[in-house]
Amino acid sequence: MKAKGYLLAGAAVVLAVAFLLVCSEGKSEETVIDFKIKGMTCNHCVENVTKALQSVEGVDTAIVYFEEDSAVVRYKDQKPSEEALVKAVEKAGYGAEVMSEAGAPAEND
Ligand SMILES: [Cu+2]
Repeated sequence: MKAKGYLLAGAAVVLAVAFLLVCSEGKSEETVIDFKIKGMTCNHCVENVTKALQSVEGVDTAIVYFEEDSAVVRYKDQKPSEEALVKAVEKAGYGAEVMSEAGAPAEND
């Protein structure tokens, strides 16, 4: 039966595409920087901080968590300057601190 053959071919294509999608996702070298954000009091603040972070060169996406007073910045090729990110947030009227991977404030002397 020809129809069965087409069906099998179709299933193979679907599997191949799904496989490629999974692979490309694993390959993308997206990395994150975590921040502690200070001074946010409402969702408008969240928007301000998000925009400030996203305005910095190299930032792919910025997600701000109001309840945790934190933000996660994702970047791809070139790591954005942490100093530039902190300054952007401060310029918007809030405080920002880079967190270490363990979630504790990064040491700075
Ligand atoms: Cu606000």
